[in-house]
Amino acid sequence: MAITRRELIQGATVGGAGLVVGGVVGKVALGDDSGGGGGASGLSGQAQKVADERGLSPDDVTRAVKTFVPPGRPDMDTHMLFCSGGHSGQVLVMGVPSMKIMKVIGVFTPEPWQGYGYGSDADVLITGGTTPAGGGISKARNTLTWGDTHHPALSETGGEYDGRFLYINDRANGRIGMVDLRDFKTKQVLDVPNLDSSHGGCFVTQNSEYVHISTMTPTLTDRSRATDALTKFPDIMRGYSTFLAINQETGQMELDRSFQVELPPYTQDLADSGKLVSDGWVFINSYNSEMAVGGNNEGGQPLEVGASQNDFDMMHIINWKKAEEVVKAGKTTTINGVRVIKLETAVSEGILFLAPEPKSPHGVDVAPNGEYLTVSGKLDPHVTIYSFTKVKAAIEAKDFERNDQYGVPILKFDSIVAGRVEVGLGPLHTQYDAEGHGYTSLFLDSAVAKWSLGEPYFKGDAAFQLVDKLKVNYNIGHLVTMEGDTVKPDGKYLVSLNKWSIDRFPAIGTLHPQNFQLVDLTGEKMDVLSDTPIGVGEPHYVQGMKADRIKAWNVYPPGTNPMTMKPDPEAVEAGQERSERNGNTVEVWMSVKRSQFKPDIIRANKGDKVVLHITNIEKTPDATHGFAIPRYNVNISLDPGEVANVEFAADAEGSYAMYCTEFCSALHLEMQGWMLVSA
Ligand code: K7E
Ligand code: CUA
Repeated sequence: MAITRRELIQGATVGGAGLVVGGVVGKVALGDDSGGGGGASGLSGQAQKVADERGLSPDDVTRAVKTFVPPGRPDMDTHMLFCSGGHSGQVLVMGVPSMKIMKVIGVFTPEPWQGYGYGSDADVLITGGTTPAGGGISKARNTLTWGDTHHPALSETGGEYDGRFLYINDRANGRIGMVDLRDFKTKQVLDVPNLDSSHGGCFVTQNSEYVHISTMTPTLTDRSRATDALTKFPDIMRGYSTFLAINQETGQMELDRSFQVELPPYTQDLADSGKLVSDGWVFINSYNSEMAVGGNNEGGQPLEVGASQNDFDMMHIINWKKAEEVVKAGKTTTINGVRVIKLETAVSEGILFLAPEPKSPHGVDVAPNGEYLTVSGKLDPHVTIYSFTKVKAAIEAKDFERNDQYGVPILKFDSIVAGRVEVGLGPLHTQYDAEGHGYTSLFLDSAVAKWSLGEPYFKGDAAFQLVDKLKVNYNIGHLVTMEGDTVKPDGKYLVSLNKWSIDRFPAIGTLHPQNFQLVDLTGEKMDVLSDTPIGVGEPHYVQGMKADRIKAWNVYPPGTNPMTMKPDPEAVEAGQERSERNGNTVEVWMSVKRSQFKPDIIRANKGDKVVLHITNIEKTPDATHGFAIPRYNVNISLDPGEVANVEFAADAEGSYAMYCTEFCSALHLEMQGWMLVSA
């Protein structure tokens, strides 16, 4: 029987799919509580047998049924998580309630599967950011190959996630990345001027006018004064709150439309955007208003001691709408390529205020109605809830306790606090549901506290009360409720992001996975539904969005360069492939499709510059090909329709077998070619 190659390919594909579909899927039938024919759990027949054999309790079965996503039912993952990957430098995308990892997006760190950081146009993103040189940035910063992602921020319209863009900070290097949710790829890494590090200050304003990022450790803007940096700390170090203007078409951050507000060197930490009544304002915590600098080896105190002296640290309250006017009026100083409202100007123009907040705060989280700001002090068992209405009235009435040493007015604690709730030990971060509950992570208690906000949600004695507490696994850091940062939280699920898993998973070495615990919020009591080990980084913050808000492209229009999302001028169609030599440059316009590269032989001389323009001319969704050149560290992934441009020096002679890295067809192994570099 003669089989053509084409039939062979198709046959193999269909046969493969048949095997998968043909697999037997056990049917779980649930009886009602009257126990029609099931066992004690109310399960019927085979399901009961399986539950018994596996030692599952009725509660286990209920939890399994609540989280199970049957094969071929992607719609049952109703929400998507966008997770920081910590110092893996990446972003994870996970489905809820399945808690399955759908994607790892390379942002600050090379990601080999997606060919991110191995020779294509996108390399420029990882190795230093796209900021025009400035800020006295040292050479070493241009060879960065990692970042520390902490706080993802989904773009918003009217205070709701809109599924367009995702921003995330690099805590280590003071950069910010932008992921385009049309193709879930990183499109920009901005090296933010005057930010050497940045932690919790990443969020978008209510209509994504700006994405905000602020310093963590204060910056020495005049880098020549390093010797004095710690002795003259209060004088020469400063914090910066940065408002990066967002291009609404592309999501790109535009530095020339952006500005910074200079801050005292108090070590700014988590921050959040105002919304609805507090739209136009932002709130930033600080945890070292003592300005301790450490020095346990130079006769000083350890930083942790020095930074825990004061009973209160300072929340920074910034009126960004007013700051925008001050910038328009030209009352700025350009420092390292960005317009800065100096501290004196921020004070005199009424842009910056401080509010006392209990010892060493971590999270500040604005409630869905924009009225309440919840602050958690790591060393205080309470959450403190501020009223924005009171904050605004106090600012208008100039009801200040005093000014700090920089002249910044400090509001009176008692005038602006709406309530306090004793929640437990080590409160860190707060999320909300739509009914007016706050959910606060308790790092030391390893628990989640559920408590009530005040009016209009809860009145009288029902307000500011602890209503439930749930034990979670060790050392919860952040937690996330679905759409929990928006004006309309979805509630339903909460995910507890636990730092340690200890004995929760099989021993797989001394570095244990971290643990995402899915919590059901629909019942009266919170309930842990599942454990999910994460072995690809320490997740800090996560945002959870309704899955149907994502409007990702299924396939690129032919000849698209993902960096611009536009046709690439060097794209080819079938028949246009060619090679050209121009002096010492060999330039190749190549097409890839199942199952060949064209041209499939590249000839170069040692010392030539090789420039490749590679177009995947497939139109079928998911028909991805790889392109790798061994020993040259070239590893590209090309989705259908995608164009990649690659440039390298042919500096080692020899014959190199280029090949496709994705098993794309029955003749995938034949998808191969040669690069010959002659002496
Ligand atoms: Cu609490 Cu970086 Cu948001 Cu980690 S941070 S936990
Ligand atoms: Cu293309 Cu394998």
